[in-house]
Amino acid sequence: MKRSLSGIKPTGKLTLGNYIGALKNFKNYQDEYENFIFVADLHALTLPIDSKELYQNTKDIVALYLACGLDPKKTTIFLQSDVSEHSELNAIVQNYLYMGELSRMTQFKDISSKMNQSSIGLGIFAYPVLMAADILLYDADVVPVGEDQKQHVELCRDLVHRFNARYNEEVFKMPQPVMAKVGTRIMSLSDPTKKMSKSDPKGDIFLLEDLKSIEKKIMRATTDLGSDIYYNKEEKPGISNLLTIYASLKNISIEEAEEHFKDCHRYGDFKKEVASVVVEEISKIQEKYNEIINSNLIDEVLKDGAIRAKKVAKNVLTRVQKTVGLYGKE
Ligand code: AQP
Repeated sequence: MKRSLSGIKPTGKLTLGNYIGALKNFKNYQDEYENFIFVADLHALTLPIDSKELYQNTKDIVALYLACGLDPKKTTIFLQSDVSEHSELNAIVQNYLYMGELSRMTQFKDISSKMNQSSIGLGIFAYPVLMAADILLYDADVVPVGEDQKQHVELCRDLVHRFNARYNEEVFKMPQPVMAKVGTRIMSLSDPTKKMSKSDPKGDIFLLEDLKSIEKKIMRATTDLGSDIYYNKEEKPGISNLLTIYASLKNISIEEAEEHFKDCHRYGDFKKEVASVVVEEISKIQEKYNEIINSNLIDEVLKDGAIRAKKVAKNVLTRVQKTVGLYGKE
């Protein structure tokens, strides 16, 4: 069975973008692949974060993984920081990626352009190195991601080429990024030219938000000139974003969503229908989350997940250590 690996970093409250671009698909992969899903808590430290907030975000993500349908029998759910092999492999693979290529990563350029140049942490610069270690440590065949993370998986693929060529054998498995058919980049509701992002929550819908507030946000979402409902990101970024959200949650194509709304010429009616679909989906998730968040399930799942993940990670790390010539790694 092929293996799939993905994760989310606990930098904030999970958004509808995280759900549509990542979480919703994680569940779909668990029948098709041997599924490894983690919380990228070490990655969350790459930008300043309050320790209590990080702790709560981490717990919430695990509860949301379960609430969104990840089955711990089928999916290994774990914390990145519980498997020390991530950091150990990171120390090796960092020598096979170059500063030039890391500085060209879009995410790094976006984040660093908003920061004081003299206080950009090494962690944010080296983010794709740790992400490559995360992926390679599990011999992942596929890596489900939203559009913004695809570039990092491509860089990981470059690393695999370079590393395997250097040692003249297939030490690392070549991972493939996979994206949902619809909704790889959900935009902010207040500014549909910007990505919905948990660390920049303007115009976000949160998975744990009050349902009335979600409805209000959708009804007030920035829309475009005219009154027709069709998909065109340049002419109608707001409407296109809402159509994408609708199509993804209804599991239909954008064309099917356009067809559904072809006789609707009032944005208010359109938004009402989108809001009802979003609220219905999120209310189901919240119901399950509330059952899970104060139970022992989270700790049990993480304990078992760490054991299962470590078993795979240890084998791969040993293989790599031997390849590069670290003494005594038999
Ligand atoms: N708006 C989005 N639309 C579709 N997919 C999205 N993802 C994030 N935002 C959207 C996908 O969710 C997963 C979470 O990845 P991450 O937590 O490692 O970080 P990210 O990609 O940087 O997500 P955020 O929410 O924007 O986090 P911050 O604000 O901390 O940087 C990924 O698969 C991502 O593509």
